[in-house]
Amino acid sequence: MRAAVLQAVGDKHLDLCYDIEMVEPTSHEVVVRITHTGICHSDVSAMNGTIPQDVPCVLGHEGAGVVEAVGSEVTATQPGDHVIAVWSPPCGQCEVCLVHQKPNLCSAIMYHPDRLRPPFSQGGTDIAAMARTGTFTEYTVLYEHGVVKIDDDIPLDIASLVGCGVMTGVGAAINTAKVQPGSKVVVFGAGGVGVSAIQGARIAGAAEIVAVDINADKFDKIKEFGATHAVIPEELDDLKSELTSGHGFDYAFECIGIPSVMRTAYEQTRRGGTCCIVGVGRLDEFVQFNAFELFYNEKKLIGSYYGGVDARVDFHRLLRLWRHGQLDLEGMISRRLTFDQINDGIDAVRRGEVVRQVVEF
Ligand code: PAD
Ligand code: ZN
Repeated sequence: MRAAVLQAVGDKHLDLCYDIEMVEPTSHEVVVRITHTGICHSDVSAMNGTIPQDVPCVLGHEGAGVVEAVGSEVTATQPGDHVIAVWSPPCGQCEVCLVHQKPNLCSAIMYHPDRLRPPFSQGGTDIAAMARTGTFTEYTVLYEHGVVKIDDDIPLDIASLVGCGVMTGVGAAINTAKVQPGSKVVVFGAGGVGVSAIQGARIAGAAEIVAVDINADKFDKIKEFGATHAVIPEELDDLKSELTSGHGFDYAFECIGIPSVMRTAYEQTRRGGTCCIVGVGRLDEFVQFNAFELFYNEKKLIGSYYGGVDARVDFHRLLRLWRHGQLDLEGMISRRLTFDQINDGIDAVRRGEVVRQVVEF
């Protein structure tokens, strides 16, 4: 089958392979025919070493498709079901899921022995799957908790986006930061995740939503998703003065993954406000805070992992918002690509040109 493989960290392009094989599913696994996958910046970050990644590896973690086969003990899904892949699925039974009530942080399935074996191979060489998901492929094998069944009438292209970028951004606003009605919000980075944070803030009832991006060509488009203002970084201080009397924003979301922007997001947050870090930076890069300001400003500095998702609940919530016209998913698809165009898509992400691109198999 076809799959896009990262052969070595640092490679600029993926190896488009046509002879990839998949392991047999265990009794608790599900084979999914991937029909659509989004390209997330995290895929590019796995390529350049920002996100640690075993290689060779089938990238992609934002996908949807149709269940092809299920293991003998799988009960929640059956062949023919339309599903979204979940790159960090909850087991639903552990202390993290039940006591901490943080199903997005459950690692029981992520590190389940079934999922630790490489799901793909090529000519006898094992091939890993990004986030144990691997959606840049025609078929993948997922643990049963790693799929969420959706209604058959939901188009699978927009469903794929819910699997990562949309859930992450909307969830950061409504689950993690819990944006309040009438608040003032700034979002750094208007890619798929940032645009979703903008939409999440709009859904939560924010009064002002400022998008900050280096790519001004995107600004008209970004406003269609609910940003009330869009500026380049150099213009932000003036706008902050105008909109907040210089106090800063109630909520700031960093949706890029750059330490200096994380620091700026903290500075743009008002005293007592919430600075939410969504972007993923490198393990060896650091953000500095002086030992006085953390107490003095009483800002809440919070990370958001997968938008605080409980995939079993939140994917359906987002799709209901979409059904009723409150979450624009179609508009987020900047380009549709074939398998052979995946590397063009990766280059477009690097240039910051797109909101989201969907690869159709
Ligand atoms: P993207 O590449 O589609 O969008 C990034 C945007 O940032 C682009 O519009 C760029 O033009 C813009 N940008 C770049 N540099 C700057 C700068 N210095 N100042 C202002 N704007 C800038 O990325 P994405 O939306 O797919 O992902 C964004 C981040 O979110 C990325 O770090 C990704 O790894 C991370 C992510 N986190 C989670 C999570 O669970 N927290 C999930 C998915 C993605
Ligand atoms: Zn992602």
